[in-house]
Amino acid sequence: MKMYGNWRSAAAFRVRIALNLKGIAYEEVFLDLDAGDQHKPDFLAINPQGAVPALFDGDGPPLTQSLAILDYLEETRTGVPLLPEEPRARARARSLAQVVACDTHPLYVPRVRTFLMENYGLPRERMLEFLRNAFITGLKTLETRLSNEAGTGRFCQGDAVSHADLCLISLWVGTGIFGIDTAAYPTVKRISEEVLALDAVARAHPLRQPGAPAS
Ligand SMILES: N[C@@H](CCC(=O)N[C@@H](CS)C(=O)NCC(=O)O)C(=O)O
Repeated sequence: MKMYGNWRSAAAFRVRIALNLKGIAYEEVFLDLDAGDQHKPDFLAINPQGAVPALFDGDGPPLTQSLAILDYLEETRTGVPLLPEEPRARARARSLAQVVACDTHPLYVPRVRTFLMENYGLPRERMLEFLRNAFITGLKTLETRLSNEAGTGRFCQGDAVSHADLCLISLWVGTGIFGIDTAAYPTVKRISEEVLALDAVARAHPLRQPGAPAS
């Protein structure tokens, strides 16, 4: 498969992990989101939203939206399952995943950060306050749920990795990139460390991708 991504992209990170867990070989074309590669006509012809990831499985059209891609991989490939079988557990794994992918991550993507600074004249530090608030709101929700709900195990849902962990880890790694204090989220930290120890995740880690800074 061929994926358009970026070293820092949380959404591309989720998909790289899923591809690794499913044992699928892929090549990644790295867009420079800071330089605006996502707005160039060639890429807009691939994804009119101007966002990564975009994944080609054979001929086009490409698959976009990381959660839809995870579902597609689950439905079409064997390998490590990405969701539990039992419907309630499955719904909970998806719910935790969506706290990150639908309600947290969209608030701090480059297009939102740029819009706030360029259209509302927000100084960079105020924009970063907005970003930190998005992270903190998501992390608090996850910590409260993961530390109180019976479904939590070694991973977010039981003892097997799922969509929830792929999303959780994409947020957790972002706390390092954006310098978010994580002391108040011990359960999120414990599970993140479990997830980071998986080879499929280590190989997909943003800092191991081309274009990433050394640390
Ligand atoms: N909901 C989408 C988010 C896609 C997205 O916004 N990707 C970011 C990188 S993580 C991007 O390409 N942003 C470009 C921009 O905001 O200009 C998904 O889960 O795939």
